[in-house]
Amino acid sequence: MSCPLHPKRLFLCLLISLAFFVVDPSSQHLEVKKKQMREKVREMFYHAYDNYMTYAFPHDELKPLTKSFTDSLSELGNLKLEHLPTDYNGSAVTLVESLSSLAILGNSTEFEKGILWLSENLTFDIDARVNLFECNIRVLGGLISAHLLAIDPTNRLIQGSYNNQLLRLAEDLGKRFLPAFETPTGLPYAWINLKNGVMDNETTETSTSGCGSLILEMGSLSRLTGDPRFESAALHALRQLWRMRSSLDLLGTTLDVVTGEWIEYSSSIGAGVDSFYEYLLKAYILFGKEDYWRMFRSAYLASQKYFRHGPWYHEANMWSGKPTYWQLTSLQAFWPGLQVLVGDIAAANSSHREFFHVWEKFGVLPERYLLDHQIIHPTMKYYPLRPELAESTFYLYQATKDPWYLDVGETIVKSLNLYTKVPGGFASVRDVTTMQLEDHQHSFFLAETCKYLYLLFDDSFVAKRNYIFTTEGHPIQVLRSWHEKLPETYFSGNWTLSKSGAWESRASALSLQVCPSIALNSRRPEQHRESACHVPDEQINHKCWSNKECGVDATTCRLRTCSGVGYCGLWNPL
Ligand code: DMJ
Repeated sequence: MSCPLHPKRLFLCLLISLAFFVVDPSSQHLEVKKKQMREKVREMFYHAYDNYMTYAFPHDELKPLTKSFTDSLSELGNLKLEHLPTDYNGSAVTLVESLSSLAILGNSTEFEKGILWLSENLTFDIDARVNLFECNIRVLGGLISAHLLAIDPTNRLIQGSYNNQLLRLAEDLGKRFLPAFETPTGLPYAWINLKNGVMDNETTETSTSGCGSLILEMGSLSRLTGDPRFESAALHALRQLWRMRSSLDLLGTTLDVVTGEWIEYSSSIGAGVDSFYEYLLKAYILFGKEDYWRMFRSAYLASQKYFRHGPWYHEANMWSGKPTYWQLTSLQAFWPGLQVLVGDIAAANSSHREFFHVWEKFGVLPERYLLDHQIIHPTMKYYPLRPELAESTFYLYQATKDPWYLDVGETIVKSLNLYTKVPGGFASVRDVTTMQLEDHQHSFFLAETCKYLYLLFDDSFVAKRNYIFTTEGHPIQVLRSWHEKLPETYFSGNWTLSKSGAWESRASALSLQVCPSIALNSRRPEQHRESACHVPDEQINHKCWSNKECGVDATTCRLRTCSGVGYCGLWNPL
């Protein structure tokens, strides 16, 4: 900046120059707060991780109250430990699940140490019956994501040599999955014995999410190994499942893999179905295949039509569309995060707010909450350290930069430390009405809960990069070479889909870190329509004393109002 040295102007010039260096105190305060919270989450991660490494590793998961372990990879198959080979020491599931979080925290030493141990010790040649879905999202997904992080030189995670050991393990595991798909329908069995394939008299019942959420991991495995069998098995199953939808574009919750008949007709966005929706959209983002988008679009529209009741999502009969159960399940809390990827920010915000109310009411989220009676389900009062609310909070903050979501994150962190932290790690809650604890620290606490909370307060890992997160929170980079459309359709960074009038326009909630509608408008002037009503809040940090200081939401054109704690948002019910 050039200033003519006239004495009268000198003072003014000085003032103007100073203004360039004065940082807005409220944004400075926000940055300090974010840093403090990031460090709190880092401490949480290491408290959980170190205790696991001390008391449970190489077994699968930590029992934090008794400082012991559980081999949950097999217990996920409801097998008691005595049915396992006597020399079985577990598959270090929590370590596999922690690798991508260690990478995000920048702990290259522990990341590399973990890889070394796994490549020398991990074997899948064990006579254990495991759940295909759980093993896929936790172990296969954990290995593939860590492999991709390891080979990406920008992460600088590996000092020594890395010879694709994790990929070789993933390939071995993927091959052990393949016999599960040998059914008349191509829909995979829910359970598989890693050594012997499908067991005699194996149950033929599975869930929609169990056979419809394999494509991200198995598709990536095919792209990385050049062996098309993994992707083709998962895609075949997904297409078969989609063919079984009702004329309303709804799918049930459980089905028979041999007959291809539905068993449970009640349909929802929660337990047993949730990640089916998630994988259709994320598969489209990762691979760019139009088919995934077509399926997702129809399934998503049906979910809005038949399940949505204001901010809530009840369950409905897949054939008639009639409501069945009016309940909130804590798994549903991932949905607002998915809606951010679609660009449906207003809907995401209003549901997220309701989930957060329930969190505030009980201190954590109960597994089931009966919406019609406003009470907890009598037998499902537990909270097993699930990540879904933190996940949606992260996505919504990325999309809106509304600091209110940071407050939500802070509340979640406080509750977790207050109710679930014990000397031996973090324990699940058995009953949210008494906060009685249970001796289990699930591996997803490290893979997802801590990760999403950390990313909420420090997003440097995702900034200017192009990741999708699997349903277990493992990042997979969107690669040009895997993608059918890049770069033509996408004009920058990690684009997602934005709901504009025609469902066609693409915008990014993650790379631009602003509401997609605003991003679209500045880049594509012809789309001013969606944001013509936009009135910004008076304060850039969205703080307020009264409604008058709040503007009009760009996406929905609804009036924003001032919340009880002094932030503008879409607080009025629809
Ligand atoms: C995780 O294992 C995955 O997110 C899965 O899709 C369902 N939810 C659990 C954690 O709650």
